[in-house]
Amino acid sequence: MIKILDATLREGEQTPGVFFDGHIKLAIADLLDEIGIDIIEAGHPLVTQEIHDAVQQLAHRNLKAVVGAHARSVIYDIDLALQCDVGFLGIFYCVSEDRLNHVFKKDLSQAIDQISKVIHYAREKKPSLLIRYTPEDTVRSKFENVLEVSTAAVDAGADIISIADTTGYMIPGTSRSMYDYVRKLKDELSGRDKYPQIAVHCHNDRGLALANALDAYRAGAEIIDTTILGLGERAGIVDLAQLLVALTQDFGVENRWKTKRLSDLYNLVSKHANFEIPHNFPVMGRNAFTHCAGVHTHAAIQNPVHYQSLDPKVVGRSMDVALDHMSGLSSIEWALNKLNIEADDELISQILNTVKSIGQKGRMVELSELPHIVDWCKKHLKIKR
Ligand code: HCA
Ligand code: CU
Repeated sequence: MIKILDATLREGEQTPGVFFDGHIKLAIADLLDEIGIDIIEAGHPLVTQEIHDAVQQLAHRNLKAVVGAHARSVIYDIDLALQCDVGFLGIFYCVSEDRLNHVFKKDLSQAIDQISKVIHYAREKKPSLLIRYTPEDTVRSKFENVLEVSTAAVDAGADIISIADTTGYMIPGTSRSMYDYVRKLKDELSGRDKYPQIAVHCHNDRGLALANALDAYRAGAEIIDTTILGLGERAGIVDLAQLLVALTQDFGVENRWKTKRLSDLYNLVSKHANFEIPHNFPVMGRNAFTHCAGVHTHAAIQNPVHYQSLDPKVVGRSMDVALDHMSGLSSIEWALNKLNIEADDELISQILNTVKSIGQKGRMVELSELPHIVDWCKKHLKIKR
């Protein structure tokens, strides 16, 4: 059963300028929990006292989701996380040759020693802890290094190995395939009698995070990292709503998530992150289910399927029609119908002309503005007659 780890409160807060107050973190976590997210990565307690306190409060909130902390591979970070009473601990340490030689100035076996000790320590301190080890920048690191360190991490007590595409480097269908990577790591580890859960953390630098995550799913990954709105460093990571939609609507995964609540969750996060949802953002953007050109609205009003591949209800949304210079008669009829306003053909065509001329100024007519236009047009027609 595929699990979702949402990292909005950790990776998402690494979006430049994004900060969530403690009480907002609680509200976000409550909704994530209600939706049915399995693991909530709540933050890295070392970063600020506020993050430490939020992680602790979340861990004490009795959520169904497992609440976790992020930690470097040092005892100090593990102690901080354990002070917060988390049920999940994500430990990261990069084992690429470059990082080992130039940043950590350690060889692989020294690094493995340190990582193993830290994991072992965490396991001893809290036997029930769910421990993930991530060789950061996994996919650009030497595969042998990843394999050795993952084997040692599992031996030391790690439950999960996460494949991090830290820079959004993977491209489906090329030699940099996430599908192939997951398969290969799983095969090599099982050849060594190691069966950790495999997680993937896909960054979106090339716009391929979701495609890579789905590739990983097909290859047997058990946990996928997401954030709300795809927030995160640089171009962020896999968007939660887009992933849940793809899994449940297209990949045949049973919808055990309350996806209808996603709309409220996204509005909450957008508001408090001070991060406007791009209008054309898939699934959750303002325009994602809004039909504009007359030809489109005409067909979509008969049956939305003509121009929608997803039922907006799945994510708590509904179809909409935009009123601007692209509108046709059917767009106006749709809007009037919504407002319970009756109009004859002549009036409808007069309204359409007015809407089109406003649209040409680069502005959309809001539904709330339409009754005023109707009023105007009615008087105008009366004078003409
Ligand atoms: C980071 C990098 C990270 C770590 C992922 C993980 C990545 O911000 O520390 O610990 O599983 O993309 O590699 O987010
Ligand atoms: Cu990341």
